[in-house]
Amino acid sequence: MFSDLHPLPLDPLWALQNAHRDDPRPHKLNLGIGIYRDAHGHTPVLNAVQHAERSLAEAAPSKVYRPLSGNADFTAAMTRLLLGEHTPTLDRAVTVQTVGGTGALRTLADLIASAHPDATVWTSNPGYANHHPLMRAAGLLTAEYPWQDDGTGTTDLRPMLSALDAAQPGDILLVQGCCHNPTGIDLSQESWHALAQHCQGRGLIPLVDMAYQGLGQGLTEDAQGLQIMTRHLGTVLIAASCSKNMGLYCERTGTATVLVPQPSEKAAVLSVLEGIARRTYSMPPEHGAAIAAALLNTPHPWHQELGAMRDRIRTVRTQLGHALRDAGAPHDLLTIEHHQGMFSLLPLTPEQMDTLRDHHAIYGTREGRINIAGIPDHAITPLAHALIAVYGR
Ligand code: PLP
Ligand code: TYF
Repeated sequence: MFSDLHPLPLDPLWALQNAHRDDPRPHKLNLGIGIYRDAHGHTPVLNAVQHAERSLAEAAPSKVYRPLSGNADFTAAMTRLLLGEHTPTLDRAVTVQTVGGTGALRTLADLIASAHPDATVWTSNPGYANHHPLMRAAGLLTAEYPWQDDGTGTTDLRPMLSALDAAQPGDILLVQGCCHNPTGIDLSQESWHALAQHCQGRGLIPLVDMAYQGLGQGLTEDAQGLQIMTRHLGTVLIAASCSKNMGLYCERTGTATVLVPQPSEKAAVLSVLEGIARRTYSMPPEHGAAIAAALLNTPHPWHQELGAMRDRIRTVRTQLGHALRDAGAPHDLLTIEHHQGMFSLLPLTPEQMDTLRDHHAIYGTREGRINIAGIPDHAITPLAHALIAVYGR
C-alpha cells in the first residue's frame, strides 16, 4: 500500500531547528521558529499558567467527555477578547474551541468548503508558510496578494487592492490581524477601514488570523483592525491562537469564530462546526482551554506577564535598531524598527541568509525572517554587526 510513497521534505522551520541543534558553535543564535524567549533565551511557562494548572490539579474536575464545541467559559471569554466587551457583534458570533490556531484555520477552511466550495482563499505574499497548505487541504483554491511596506512601516494597500480586483464575490480574504508573520508589517487603521469597505463593495469575506494578539501594541490595540471588520461587515471569520500570547504552544489551544449577519443563522453554523470537529477529532483537548479560561477570567496576572513579553520584544527591537545605526547600517536594515510583533523580514537574499548561518552561526529562515523575540540581550550587538557584514553598508 505504501510502496509508492516517498518521504516529503522536512518542514523548513524544523530543518532549521535541527541544523541549529547540531551546530557545535557556542555563540549560535536560533532566530528561526516563532517562539518567545526571555533575555536569557528561555521560554518558561507563565506564572499565571502554573497557578491555573495547580488550581486545576487540586480541583481535579472529572475528565469525562466535553462538548464538541469545547470549553464554554473559554470560548465565551475569547469571543469578548476578540470582538470587544459590550458590543452588539457578540450576539452575532459563534465560537468553537480548536486545536490551536492551526486547527482554527483548518476548521474554518472546512466550513468554507461546506458552504462555498468554489471560493478562492486570498492570502498575503509573503505570508504565513502554512496558509496555502491548510486551505488546499480542505479542497479550496488559493491565490495571493502582495504584502509590502509603504515606506512608513505599514502595509501598502494599493498593490494589495489591485491584486484583489481579480477576486470574485464570495472569495475569502485571509488577512493577519496583527504582528504579520513573516514581515512584521501591519495595516494602518485607515487601511483596515478601506479594506473593510473593499470587502463590502466586492462581496469578499474576511478571515482574520489572530495568532499574536497582545504582542504588538496591546491586547485591545491589536484587535482594532479586526473590530473594524466585525463592526462593518455581516460575515467575518476569525482564527485565534493562545500559543504565543499565553505561551501555551504545545497545549494546542485556539478558537474559530464565525460572525453571521443575523443571529438566526448561528444554530446552523454551530452545528456544521461541531460536525467538522466530530469527524476530525471528536472534541478538542480540555487542559489548555481550562488554563486559558482561568487567565482570561482573572486577567490581571496574565496581562502583566504578557505586557512584559511585549515590552521585551519592543526593547530588543529598539536596541537592535540603535546597534545597527551605531554601526552605520543602511536604511533598508533600519526598517525593522517600525515592525510589529515577533518577526521581521530582512531584505537579505536566501544566499545571504545562508552566509549569516555559515559564517556567523545565526539561524533565520531563508526568506529572511528573524524572530526578534528570540534574541537574547547579549546577542543584540553581535547580530547588528553580522547583519551589516553580510548585507553591506
Ligand atoms: N497563524 C499564524 C500567522 C501563525 O504565525 C501561527 C503560528 O506561528 C499560527 C497561525 C498557528 O498557531 P498555532 O501554533 O496556535 O497552531
Ligand atoms: O511560523 C512559525 O514559526 C510557527 C511555528 O510545524 C511552527 O508556525 C512551525 C512549524 C510547525 C509548527 C509550528
